[in-house]
Amino acid sequence: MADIISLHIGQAGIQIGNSCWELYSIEHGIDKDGRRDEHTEDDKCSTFFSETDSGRFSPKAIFIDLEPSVIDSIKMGPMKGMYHPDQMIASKEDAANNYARGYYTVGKEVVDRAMDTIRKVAMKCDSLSGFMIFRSFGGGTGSGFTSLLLSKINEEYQKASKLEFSVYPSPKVATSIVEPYNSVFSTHANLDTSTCTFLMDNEATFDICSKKLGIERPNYCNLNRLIAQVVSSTTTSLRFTGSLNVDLNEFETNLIPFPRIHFPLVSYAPIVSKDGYHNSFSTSQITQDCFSGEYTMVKCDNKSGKYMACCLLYRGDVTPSDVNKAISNVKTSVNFVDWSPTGFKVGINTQRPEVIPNGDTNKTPRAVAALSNTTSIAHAWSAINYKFDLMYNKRAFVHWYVGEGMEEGEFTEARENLAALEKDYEEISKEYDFDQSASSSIM
Ligand SMILES: Nc1nc2c(ncn2[C@@H]2O[C@H](COP(=O)(O)OP(=O)(O)OP(=O)(O)O)[C@@H](O)[C@H]2O)c(=O)[nH]1
Ligand SMILES: [Mg+2]
Repeated sequence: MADIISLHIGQAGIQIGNSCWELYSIEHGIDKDGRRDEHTEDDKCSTFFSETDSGRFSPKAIFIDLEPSVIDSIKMGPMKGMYHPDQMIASKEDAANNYARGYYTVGKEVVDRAMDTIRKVAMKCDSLSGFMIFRSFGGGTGSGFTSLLLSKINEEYQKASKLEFSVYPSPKVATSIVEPYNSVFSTHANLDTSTCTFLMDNEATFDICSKKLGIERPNYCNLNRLIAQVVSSTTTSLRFTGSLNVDLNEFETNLIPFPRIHFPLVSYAPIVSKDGYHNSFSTSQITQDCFSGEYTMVKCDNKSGKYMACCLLYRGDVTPSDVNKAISNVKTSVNFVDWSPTGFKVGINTQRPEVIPNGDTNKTPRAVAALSNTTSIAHAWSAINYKFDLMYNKRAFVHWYVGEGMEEGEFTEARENLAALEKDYEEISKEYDFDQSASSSIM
């Protein structure tokens, strides 16, 4: 049986992580103290949970922050009985929104302890297939410390997948001015360390919560529970057996045509409020919704880009023939690059979606997560690069980074790498030209 270790880093990573484990445990019939309902069908929960000698189930998850308050609140929260205390690492002072503090100074003191814990958890695994990393690109810990940790993980666990769910700065609302700097540095490092990264911006998630769920002022808890639904659907096939299952390596192989082009867009449907009527959502409807742009976790125009690959992960009451019909309906509206003509990879799992008691959403008989590798995501990079340039042209805030051990050359190096990434996406969108194909390869 494969094992996956989840790493929850910094405030966003930890709080989203907590929501994911809240939902996973309901899906697997595990209560808040780690005791499992005897009647639960046999599933692959040991991919994500480890069983102790006393028969309790505990997440294969490590929570890390450079300051204690977020971890303390998890330790006092309703899920406290489930987590292993040795797998919750908190230090004394945070990275103060500064990538360089997370990477060079404050983070350096914690990274060895984090690696020791990862080794201990990994040693108990039968066959470690990958890490799932949750963090923000904009926070100092989420950006700098995660980059440092991933560089170490990559040295020791080269073959394992590194799959990320990362909060990406929203186009309009920012919680800190220097988020564009942190995000550019994060992406620069991520290009070498992550095999696949799903970005989520809070503005897109916020809009879904307010428009589709009718929540007037969504807070982090509302956003995180929605994100947890999406993560849960993406990972269903890893946690439950099924007829048309797609495992981690399989979906990476199908989604990532080039190592750097590893940022698929995620959409999820249906999203139905507590008092919404759910039976009207047919397989065809939910599939179409995923391509409408209204259910996508990153603000970008998903219609303007070209698709390289798409994984449709269905769960619940869905038949292959319904899926075939649904795909032939959307095919006409999805524009694929001409070198990837077939495009769709499908997973079906009979496990229907669960909901949190007293949460924001209603139970639905079926759901789909669409993971689309499309060039539309390039807009997210150009928006951040533009903001980076505005500040960096004046060398604004640069002294904070240099003061924590960063060299100014790293700003140019990271920014050039991001410019190259934008160019890569441009190349991909170009029509295939037989005369030039011999000389132009993307990577
Ligand atoms: N969706 C979501 N986003 C969050 C949450 N907490 C923070 N964020 C976002 O994450 C970014 C800030 O990063 P944090 O994760 O708070 O920072 P950190 O990693 O703890 O780093 P430092 O506190 O700077 O050391 C901002 O874009 C926030 O909007 C959360 O619980 N859920
Ligand atoms: Mg923090």
